[in-house]
Amino acid sequence: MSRHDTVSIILPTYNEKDTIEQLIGEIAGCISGDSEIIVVDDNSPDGTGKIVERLNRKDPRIRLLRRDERGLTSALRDGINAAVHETVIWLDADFAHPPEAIPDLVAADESFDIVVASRYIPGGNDGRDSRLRRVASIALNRFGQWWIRSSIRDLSSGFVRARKSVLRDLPFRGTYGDYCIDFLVRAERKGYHVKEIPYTNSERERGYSKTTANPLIFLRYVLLYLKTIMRLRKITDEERATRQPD
Ligand SMILES: Nc1nc2c(ncn2[C@@H]2O[C@H](COP(=O)(O)OP(=O)(O)OP(=O)(O)O)[C@@H](O)[C@H]2O)c(=O)[nH]1
Ligand SMILES: [Mg+2]
Repeated sequence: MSRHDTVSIILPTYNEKDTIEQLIGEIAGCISGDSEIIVVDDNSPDGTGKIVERLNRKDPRIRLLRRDERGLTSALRDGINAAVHETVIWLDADFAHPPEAIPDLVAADESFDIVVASRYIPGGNDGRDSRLRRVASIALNRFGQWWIRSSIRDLSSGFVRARKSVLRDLPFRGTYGDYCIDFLVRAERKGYHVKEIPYTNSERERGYSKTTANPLIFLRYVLLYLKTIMRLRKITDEERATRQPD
């Protein structure tokens, strides 16, 4: 059994050649020596995978999982399945999720089943430049939290520490960031201990966005998040209706 501070870091990538090497370097500098970093790359045409292959030849703890399919949720799922250590942390590979926050996630008490890096608790902030994205995110999260009656403020964080046993129990469902809302709400309902710790995210500096590059794709994701929130609320209501009185 590995120590609590020995972690598997999962980085899903699609065309992240401009950030991946620097990001891996920074992450490697803030995790324990026997931890691993798994890059799940969907055969990026920009050669992200080749960069990771080169890094792997120098350091086998930097691993590449190359896939022929596309999809953020399935990439995370495959990365988690390949993880060697019991504590898994996943984050975006574009520096929107700062690697400096990883030690805070690792340091959070071992008794927490899930630790969420959160923009929406005191000390946290959404530092992105785009007002549209900031407003859309906070509106979805506040509405989602109220409508589903969750205690989690950053349901769409995407920067999370969890135990592999929890992830095996609640495999990711969904397509994009909706997996995060679905996973956190199901985990909370099942009684897993979820803790939020503050962090500040930022706008990606290099590479290109897979969500806001096209307003129609952005709208599609907003609707997907809303649909997920609606579905989760419906399940809560059904659970309440079938619950036996004490
Ligand atoms: N493996 C894999 N990774 C993906 C895929 N789509 C997005 N990603 C990665 O998932 C993370 C989040 O994607 P982003 O493009 O940053 O999406 P976003 O955070 O909503 O938008 P921006 O930060 O504005 O670019 C990044 O590390 C991407 O490289 C995919 O289809 N497959
Ligand atoms: Mg991003």
